[in-house]
Amino acid sequence: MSPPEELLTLLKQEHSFTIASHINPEGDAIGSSVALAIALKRMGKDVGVYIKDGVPEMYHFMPAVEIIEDSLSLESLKDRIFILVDCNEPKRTGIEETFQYRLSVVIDHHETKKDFGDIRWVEPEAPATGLMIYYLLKALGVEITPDIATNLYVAIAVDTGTFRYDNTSAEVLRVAAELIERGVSPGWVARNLYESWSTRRFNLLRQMLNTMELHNSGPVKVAITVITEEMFRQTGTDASDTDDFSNVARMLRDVDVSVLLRQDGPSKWKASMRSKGEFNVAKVAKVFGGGGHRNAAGFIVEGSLEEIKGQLLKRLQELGSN
Ligand SMILES: [Mn+2]
Repeated sequence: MSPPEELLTLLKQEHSFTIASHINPEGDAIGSSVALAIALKRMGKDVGVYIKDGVPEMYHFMPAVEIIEDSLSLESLKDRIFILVDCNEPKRTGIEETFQYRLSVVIDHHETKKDFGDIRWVEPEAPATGLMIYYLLKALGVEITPDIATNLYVAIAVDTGTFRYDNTSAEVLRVAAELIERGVSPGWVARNLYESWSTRRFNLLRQMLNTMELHNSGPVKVAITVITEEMFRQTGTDASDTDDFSNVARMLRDVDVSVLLRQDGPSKWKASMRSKGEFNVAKVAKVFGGGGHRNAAGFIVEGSLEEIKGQLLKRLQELGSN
């Protein structure tokens, strides 16, 4: 996996950059953006990072995340290089308007095909955008400082289920090992990621678990869980507290696909699907206008909860029986 030559040239020659990543950011979006920003700063560049939803509480421990801003002047972009990280179209960052930029770059590992970007570096096989940023920084000759290393490690850890999913390759572990040599403390990262929950967040998980339905009579065994806006109100939480919740039902032996339906408006739902092994949930997401990877995909849909559950189960079983 090596970055395109024209990307290296651009990053060396240009001076002003705005990095942006997707709404509802997780470890890969945050870690990749921040690691790239620190590196560009060390190269003497002017860099900003925009993530519309800011940094969720659970990621506040990551070094240098203060650089992330939740507001953006579109006007200022016209003289800057606009770099999309861990997503491939401006809409995913929450920018709805058209805007001008000097040049645009996409660095992403999502397989959904979009044509945005003057320079596109998309590696659907890459387990995390963080791994791509690692190779990019290596190619640029930037020193991997402890802060950069920790951001890249969190990015890679989160997208591989902390080295448990099928995308955990020898290469991933080799890079992780090097990042540990560069100053990452894996135990400290794991405590911050997995053993530092707020009671509010834990209460939301308890409520979600109570909604779980197991559909295990068809060819594909599906677990569906639901989070409503009412649950957010009752527990004092919001969407940023649901990171990784879609994975919870994967722990059941008799589940091939875990689905979380999260309410995002009176009749609007965000579906997050997680699968084990070969089952490709990205194909199902596409049917509903969404996207993602083989084992992690999602879409947004309007309708009643029961309708959506019914349609989704039907599609999952259809795909499972071919
Ligand atoms: Mn990612």
